[in-house]
Amino acid sequence: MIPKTLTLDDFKHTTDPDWCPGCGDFAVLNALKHALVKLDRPPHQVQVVSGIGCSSNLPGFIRSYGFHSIHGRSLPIAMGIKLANPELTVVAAGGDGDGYGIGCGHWIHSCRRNVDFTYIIMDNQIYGLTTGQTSPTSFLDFATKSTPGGNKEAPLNPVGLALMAGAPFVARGFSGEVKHLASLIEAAISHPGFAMVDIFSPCVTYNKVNTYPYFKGRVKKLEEEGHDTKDFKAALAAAQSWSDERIPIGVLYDRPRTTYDSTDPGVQQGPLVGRDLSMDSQQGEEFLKELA
Ligand SMILES: Cc1ncc(C[n+]2csc(CCOP(=O)(O)OP(=O)(O)O)c2C)c(N)n1
Ligand code: SF4
Repeated sequence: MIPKTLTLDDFKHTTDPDWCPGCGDFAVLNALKHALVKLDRPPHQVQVVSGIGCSSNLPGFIRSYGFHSIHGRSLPIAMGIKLANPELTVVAAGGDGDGYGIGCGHWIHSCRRNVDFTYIIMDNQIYGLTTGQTSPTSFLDFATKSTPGGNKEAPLNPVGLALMAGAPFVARGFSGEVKHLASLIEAAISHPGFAMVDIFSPCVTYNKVNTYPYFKGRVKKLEEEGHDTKDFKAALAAAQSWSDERIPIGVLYDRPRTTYDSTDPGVQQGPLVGRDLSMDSQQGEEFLKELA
């Protein structure tokens, strides 16, 4: 039989996205599908996991395995799935509130733990689903529903923090550059280890500051500047660069290192999905005794 070539239609879900017209998340979904087609990963080998938010609704709009979990908790679930079934391509997806706010601890520890999965963050610098409150990446002085007098907290730097926390792959993309974004997601999935892609994905309804035109005039592709993705200091410099003239996008850092998956003794005994986890009656009785 001639092997089937995947197309975008293979990932088309029966449910269409209900995002606001123009939301940046459409481009992210599109780019993810393009990357999976390019990498020839069929839907039954792909697991998408999310938290809660407009962006976190993404698993409901792509034909693959999906897990729409709870706010800020997509990463431990993604990790568990990958460790239990390494054959799956695991992609966690969500927003800046989900990942950098309530889920911040999981994110930082994912960077250092280095389990082999991809994390894409639709960073719109606002809480979209809950109708427009400040997020950890909202600009200083940004007036929102939760900070009508202007945001008094300095935004965090997601790519800089990820680098310092030990993430072996860090990239930044923009929903207004779908082809480029697809290439970043493709590189992230291909990377053997934890790979993070922070994406400027404008919320056209609640963020009137970080808009498509705002980014369009500022983003500059690192690969066009001869950036060395193996150079940690150059990656940090790119992470710290944000001005009216230049906000770098592209792969900031890509340097594989030993993964948790390849060293954890439990995982080395073979994938959990392939093991016989049943108990015979004697084991069952002993187990019940332990609980008594
Ligand atoms: C434990 C918990 N706290 C708060 C909420 C309310 N809540 C739902 S989504 C969200 C933030 C959404 O923002 P973000 O993650 O940036 O996603 P977006 O909607 O912008 O895509 C919040 C605070 C919740 N669902 N669960
Ligand atoms: S509220 Fe914002 S983030 Fe949510 S779907 Fe609409 S444009 Fe997208």
